[in-house]
Amino acid sequence: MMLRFVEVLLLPLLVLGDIHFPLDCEDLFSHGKTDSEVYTIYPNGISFPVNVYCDMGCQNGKDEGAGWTVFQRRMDGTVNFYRPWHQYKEGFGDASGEYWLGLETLNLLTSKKKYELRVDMEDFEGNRVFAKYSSFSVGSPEDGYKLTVSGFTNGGAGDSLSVHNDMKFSTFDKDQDLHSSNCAALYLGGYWYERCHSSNPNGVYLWGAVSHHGLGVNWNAFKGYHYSLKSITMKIKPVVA
Ligand SMILES: [Ca+2]
Repeated sequence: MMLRFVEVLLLPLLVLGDIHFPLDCEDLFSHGKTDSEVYTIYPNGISFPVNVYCDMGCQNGKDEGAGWTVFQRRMDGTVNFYRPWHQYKEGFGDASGEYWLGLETLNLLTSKKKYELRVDMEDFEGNRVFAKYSSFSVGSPEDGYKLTVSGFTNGGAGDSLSVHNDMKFSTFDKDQDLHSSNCAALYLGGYWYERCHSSNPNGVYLWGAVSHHGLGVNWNAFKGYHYSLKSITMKIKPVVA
């Protein structure tokens, strides 16, 4: 029985009888779930259900595929993203609206499979663009949930994430950035800050053009440091071998 339990923990695709315990949204999609909505996934075994928004749409042609696991979403400013370390670690918000899935879950998912990342964003004038990265993973807690990202493809947004490659995650109460000061406290978010950022997706929701430098929901290559986006979504999908 012990071996069986270990098997259950290790199997990326958990199937017990007729019950399916999906690892991520791609797993759900491949099992016939094609509606974009909130689902429960099990990246850490059947005892640890996690609610997540799955984007099952094909937004930019067939090659984009489907089954994206959304781990970050801003859309209306209803959720405060200026939060301490333990909340970024465990996740917060509501999967049906604005939320952060959590560093722990991101580490679990990206240690099990190879993932690509897509960042979709929109300004208040209705312009929709994206940035895509062919490789994305989040390190262990011991490694400060370090970001590893590469393989940029431009969908109109420009690249404002590659500079954050190799950075540990920082919050106002856990400074792991390269700046002499505390980037999370300076720019009011939680992120893989460098010194400090080219993008600030977890910054303050500020409704468009603002005088404050770098405080908003920024993607510098798209709208600069004085424009807070209407929406931004960060989502991952396993790379097809
Ligand atoms: Ca610092």
